[in-house]
Amino acid sequence: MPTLFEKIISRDIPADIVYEDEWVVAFRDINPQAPVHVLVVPRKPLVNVAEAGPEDAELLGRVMLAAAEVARREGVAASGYRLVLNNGEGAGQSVFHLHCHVLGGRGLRWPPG
Ligand code: DGP
Repeated sequence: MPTLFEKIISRDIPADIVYEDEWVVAFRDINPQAPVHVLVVPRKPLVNVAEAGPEDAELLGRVMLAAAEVARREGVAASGYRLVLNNGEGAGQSVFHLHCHVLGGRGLRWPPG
């Protein structure tokens, strides 16, 4: 069964897409935790980083590069932003299709809690 994010990628479910390329689709989170909150999702439905293998090395790099491009386009590159990959239920992962959160536009505390 396709993941929720596969259905967004295939346009079966609507989303506010802000960037896409050969590797990824990036869209606004439905429940934003910051003024800028975008999810960068690889077209390949990898579950999470723990499930990635050496064959996914380029894909993981492309997700990071796309996240930086999204941050530039969203105007938060200069002020700073946070990239988050929740890995597993215990870490807060709720959609089991790898995604990188791009969060910015407000102060972000560390540690995140
Ligand atoms: P995570 O908890 O790391 O697995 O993040 C999943 C995120 O996905 C969460 O912040 C909310 C977002 N999300 C869930 N369903 C939808 C949806 O249908 N559309 C969009 N745009 N985002 C969604």
